[in-house]
Amino acid sequence: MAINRIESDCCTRIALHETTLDGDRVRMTRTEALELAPLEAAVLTPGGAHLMLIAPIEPIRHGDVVPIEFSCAGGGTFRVDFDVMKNR
Ligand SMILES: [Cu+2]
Repeated sequence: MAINRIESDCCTRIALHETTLDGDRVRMTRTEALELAPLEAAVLTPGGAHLMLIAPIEPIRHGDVVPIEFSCAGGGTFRVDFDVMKNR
C-alpha cells in the first residue's frame, strides 16, 4: 500500500520527509509516498520519517488535536487525529 496524499485543514500543505545524515549534516528529503506492507505500521518520529506541516492556517499549539487525512494510491482514505506534544 502506498500513501501518496496527506492533507489537513490545519495547514496549506503537508510533505512527507525522511531525515538522513550526510557526514555531520542532517538533511530532510521529501518522499513521494509512504510504502507499507499489509498490516505494517508506519513510525513517524522527529529525526526519522516525519510529516512537515507547511504554512499552518492558525498557530498549532501544545494540547491541540490536528486531524490529518491520508489517501492511498489504490483508493481509500483514513484520518488520524494527532495530539500536539511539547518538544522533547
Ligand atoms: Cu521535514
